[in-house]
Amino acid sequence: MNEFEALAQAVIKGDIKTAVAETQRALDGGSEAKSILDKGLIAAMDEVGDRYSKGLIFVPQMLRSAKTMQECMKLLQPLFQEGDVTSKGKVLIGTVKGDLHDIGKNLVGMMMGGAGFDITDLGVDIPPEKFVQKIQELEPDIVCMSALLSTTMPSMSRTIEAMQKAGVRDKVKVMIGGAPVTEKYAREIKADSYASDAGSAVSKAKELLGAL
Ligand code: B1M
Repeated sequence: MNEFEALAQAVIKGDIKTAVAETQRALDGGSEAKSILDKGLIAAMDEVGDRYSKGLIFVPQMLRSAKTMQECMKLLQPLFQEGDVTSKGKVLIGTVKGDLHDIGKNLVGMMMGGAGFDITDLGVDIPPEKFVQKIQELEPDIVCMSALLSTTMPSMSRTIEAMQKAGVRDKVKVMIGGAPVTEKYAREIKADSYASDAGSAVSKAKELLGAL
C-alpha cells in the first residue's frame, strides 16, 4: 500500500472522476508528478495488465482504465516542462503498424516535448511507408517507434528496412521502446538506441544528438 493507493484503485476500476480528484489531491499535497505517474498511474496499469492476463478483466475494462489514466495525465503534463525550452531537435514518434497502444508513446512524446524537442506525433498503427513519407517531408533528427505487443515488434524492423530502401536511414537516428522491446532487440534490428521509459527516452535522445 503506498500513498497513491486510492488513485491506483480508481484507475484500475476506471473511475475517472475519483482518479482525477485523487491526482489533483496528490498534487495539492505536494507530491511530485513523477511519483504520481510511476507509483500511482503506471503501477495501476501494470495491475490492469496482470488482471487481464489472468482472465479477471477484459478489453473494455482495460480501455476504461486507459482512458482514466489519460485524463489524469492531462493534469501532470504541464509539470513535465523543463526550464530550458530552446529547441533540442525534431522528433517523429508513432506506434508501429498493427498496434493501438498509445499511452506510453504519448508519455514519451510529452516528456520529450517538455524537454524542448519538437514533437510530431503520427499516432498509432503507423505502417513503414508512412514513417518513410513523414521522414522525407519533415526531416526529423530522431524517429521514435513504440510497440506494446510482441506480435507488432517486427514492424519496427520492417520500418527500418523501409527507411534503408528509401535512402533515409542514415539521415535520422532511430530509437525504439515499449514493454516487450529490449536493448538486445534494438541492436538486432540496428536501431541507434533503446529507451525503457519516458524519462530515459529524453536522456537517450539528448545523448544521440549530443545535446547534453
Ligand atoms: Co493491451 N496488451 N491489448 N490494451 N494492454 C498489453 C500490452 C498486455 C501486456 C496485457 C497483458 O496481457 N498482460 C498484452 C500484450 C502481450 C504481448 O504481446 N506481450 C496486451 C494485449 C494482448 C492486447 C490485445 C491483443 C487484447 C485483445 O484484443 N485480445 C489488444 C491489442 C490491440 C492492438 O494494439 N492491436 C489490446 C488492447 C488494449 C487496449 C486498447 C484495451 C488498451 C490500450 C489503450 C491505449 O493505449 N489507448 C490496452 C492496455 C491499456 C494495456 C495495458 C494494460 C497497459 C498499457 C499501458 O498503457 N501501460 C498493457 C499491460 C501492461 O503494459 N502492463 C496491455 C502504461 C504505459 C505508461 O506503459 O506503454 O509500457 P507503456 O510505456 C512505457 C514504456 O514501455 C516506455 O515508456 C513508457 C513509460 O515511461 N515506452 C517507450 C513505450 N513506448 C516507447 C517508445 C519509445 C521509448 C520508450 O520510443 C523511443
